[in-house]
Amino acid sequence: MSSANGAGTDGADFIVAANRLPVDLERLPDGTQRWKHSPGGLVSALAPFLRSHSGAWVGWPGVADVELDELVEDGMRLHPVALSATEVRDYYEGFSNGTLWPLYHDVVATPVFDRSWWEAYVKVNHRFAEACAKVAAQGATVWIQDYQLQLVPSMLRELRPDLRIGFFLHIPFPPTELFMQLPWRAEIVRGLLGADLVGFHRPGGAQNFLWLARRLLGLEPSRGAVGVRTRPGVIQLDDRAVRVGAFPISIDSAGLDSLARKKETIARTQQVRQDLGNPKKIILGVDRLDYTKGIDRRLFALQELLQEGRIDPSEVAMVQLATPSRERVEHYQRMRGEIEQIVSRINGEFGRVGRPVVHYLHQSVGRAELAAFFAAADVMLVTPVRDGMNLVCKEYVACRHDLGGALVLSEFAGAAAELTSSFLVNPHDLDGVKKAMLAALTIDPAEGRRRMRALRRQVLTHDVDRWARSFLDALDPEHGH
Ligand code: ADQ
Repeated sequence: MSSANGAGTDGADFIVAANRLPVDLERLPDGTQRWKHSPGGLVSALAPFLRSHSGAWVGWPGVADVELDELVEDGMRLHPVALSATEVRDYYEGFSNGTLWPLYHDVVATPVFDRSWWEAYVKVNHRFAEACAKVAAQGATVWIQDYQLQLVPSMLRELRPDLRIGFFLHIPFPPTELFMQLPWRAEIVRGLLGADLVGFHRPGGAQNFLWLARRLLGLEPSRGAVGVRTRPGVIQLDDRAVRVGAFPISIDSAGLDSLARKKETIARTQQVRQDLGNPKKIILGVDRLDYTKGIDRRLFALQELLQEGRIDPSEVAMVQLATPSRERVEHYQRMRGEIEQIVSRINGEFGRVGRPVVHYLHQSVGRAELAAFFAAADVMLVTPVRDGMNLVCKEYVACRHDLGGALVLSEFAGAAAELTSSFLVNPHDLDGVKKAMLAALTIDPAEGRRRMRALRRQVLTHDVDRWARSFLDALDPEHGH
């Protein structure tokens, strides 16, 4: 039975809507299918809220052309949204990852503006809005995640004005001059304004959004500077106010800290060093294989340092772990080829039999294995040309209870504003990256510990739970999460 506005009588009080469900449907070679957990920061941060508020998660199960019923996993209701193969191509690979992703990351790749992709984006966003409207109880809170679903807030408000709606963008919100390129710029801003609270990682993103609301829609946003977790901007619409704030995301810091302290992890860390031939120094990169992550920048810097004889290949090993990502998008295929070429050039020139300089894995590794790599790395290179936040640098810091290691971090990662005791670099300035790498490789141990202690203070006191609470408290101040 449904109420007049479509709310089910057994509706959920708290709903998360994201492009993907926290589980992936896997099709096995024998034709059967099963659910595979895809654990991530967002799931672990939100699972407690979902369980305690009879919550539901609305998302795509990761496989095209399957219609699935709602299921319950770990006390969470999972509500699958079906996508056809054409929609995966046009809405997901197309508009989300071929238009919005490069546009929002400072146009480091050229965004494609394709009208049929936009139409698919509108259609799929509508389907998500309808799914949320169906699952939500009267007066429920719905938290919509990320760039794939920017039209859902206003579509959902249209269907269900009784709901409290939050939206959080996980990637950067671009400078206004770049955003203005988008043929559907006003539609996106209007879509987001359906929310009661629109959240970004950094105040700069919030500020850009406020400017666009004025410029594109003629609204009168507040003029004060937006703070971090404080002083949100306000846009007054006819019947309600939209708040616009900055909420930097983080990780399960305590969980990773205790994983890194486990004796199995410590043993595995020693094994990793040994497997690499016990080099004097280990350099590490861990990324989703994406052109925004600046993997090529750090490899070029390493190559030049080796060519100039400033790094001795017999003393240093670099490990690059790269999770396969968006493999059907052409730009990603090209970039993968380029990175693999630099790796093999470096190894061809400076490696020895059984002793490459760069150990490159195009694979995803488990949490415990990742913690062991972080703990083994003397220098961690995080060099994106643009990144909303970047969680890898925070994960590295959380794993260094020994106060060892040094972090080289791009100024263009959102995390740079918080991790100021790292070696901050401009990834476009190759000499600067080289200088920072050398400084990190040769850091005085006492200075290294001082920096790591400061980094850890930040990461351990600002975890993903704090992020979720601060957003939800700002969304619904009376509720007290
Ligand atoms: P991503 O672009 O995916 O996230 P990031 O924040 O670095 O980037 O998160 C990547 C995650 O994948 C990390 O948890 C990392 O440990 C994991 N990972 C990467 N390579 C791996 C490998 N080879 N094996 C196993 N795990 C691996 C987007 C935005 C970011 C923002 C987050 C969260 O682009 O800017 O920080 O969302 O909001």
